[in-house]
Amino acid sequence: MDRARITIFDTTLRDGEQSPGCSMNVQEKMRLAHQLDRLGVDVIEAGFPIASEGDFTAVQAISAAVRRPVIAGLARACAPDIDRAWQALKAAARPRIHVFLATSDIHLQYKLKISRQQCLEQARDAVRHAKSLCEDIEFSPEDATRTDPEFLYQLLEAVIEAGATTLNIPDTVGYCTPADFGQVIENIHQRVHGIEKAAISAHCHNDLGLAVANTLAAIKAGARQVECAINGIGERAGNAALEEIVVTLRVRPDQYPYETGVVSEQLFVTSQLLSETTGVSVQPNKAIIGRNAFAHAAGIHQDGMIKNPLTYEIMTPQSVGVPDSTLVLGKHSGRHALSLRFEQLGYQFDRRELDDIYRRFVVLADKIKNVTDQHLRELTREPREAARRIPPTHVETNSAATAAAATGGGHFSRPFVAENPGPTMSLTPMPEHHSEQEDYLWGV
Ligand SMILES: [Mn+2]
Repeated sequence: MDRARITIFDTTLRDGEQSPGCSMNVQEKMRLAHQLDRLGVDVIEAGFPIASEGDFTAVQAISAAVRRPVIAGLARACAPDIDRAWQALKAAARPRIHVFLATSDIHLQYKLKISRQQCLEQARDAVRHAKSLCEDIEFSPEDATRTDPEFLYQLLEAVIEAGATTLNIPDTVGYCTPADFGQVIENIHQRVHGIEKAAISAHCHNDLGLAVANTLAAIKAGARQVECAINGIGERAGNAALEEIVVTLRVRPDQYPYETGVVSEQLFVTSQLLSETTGVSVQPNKAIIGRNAFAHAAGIHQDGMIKNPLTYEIMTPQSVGVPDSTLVLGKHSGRHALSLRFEQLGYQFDRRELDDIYRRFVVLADKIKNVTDQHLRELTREPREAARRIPPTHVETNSAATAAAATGGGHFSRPFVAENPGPTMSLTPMPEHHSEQEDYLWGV
């Protein structure tokens, strides 16, 4: 088996940290860096050392402490930036200086106010200088996808000659589609002289929601490094999400016969650590690591999942480190899902008991969004009494409780015992004999 190896370059601590609300202090970055090491990424971009004292210190501390991966530091294409980056990186076991310079006419004209010729010379001189300090040099032509292609090839040839070992192609503004971006990479692969001396890298932004798709297109076109961030954090709409790229390669080797060094079982815990650290949570329906990514709420889905998870799951939750598939118990759940959850809680019912408890469960589920384990335990106590104790107006909207329910952790602080005897079975619309078939109706 000879599958090409894809280098996973994680920029959670640099591009990711630049996103609103995601800034981290030195200790927080260190903790994340250790987790990224456990996750098995190849390169950790630890920061932009000249940007602040904090960034410098974080890159320095990570360089000293995290020894397996390559540690990269970002620098603009000028000596003070490069020297500062090297100061922070030089203690690393495997340091990399990442130099960038904008190359599109719009950036040259309005931002940098330099000519193409000046741009080319500056890039070459900067890479030469960096190379005099460090063997491993990455160069990024910022806004590459809006750069005149002929000029881009010329500039890439110049920086390869100056010693760049990785050429990163950023879709800085997130404008490309997969076909576009794949073509950009393909052309570089074909047209740039000396390209075999360097690895091609992709750096995609998610402004059109295409960052991962563009990254995958780049891999197919010959990119062997991808830049990405946990939870897809990054400037504006973010970077390509590391977990989505890695798991796509895992789940679809028929389409993408490539390997990474990522230990996918560490994805969920890494995502959680980042969310806890920044206080920025991921959307519930986020692929791979979102709260609902493995939650099956429809009855027909739940029934299929119990019989064989392959009916609705293309990967196991365990493979990405999610503790277990979550069958969210709500009014669309069937009896099969309910009895399984009860079994997990240590209860077993015969058919009649289950029918009875299921009817009361549906009454409850009609009132509250997610039924937690504690609710279920209440339901088992004094069957008829329990039904009366459910307050008719109780509507569960607390998001923490909802999250706890979705992850199966039944943290429900408020008891739902009400003083007034609420409606009982008399309100339930359920027929006396609840046939097996009805389990399926909920999910259709
Ligand atoms: Mn970026």
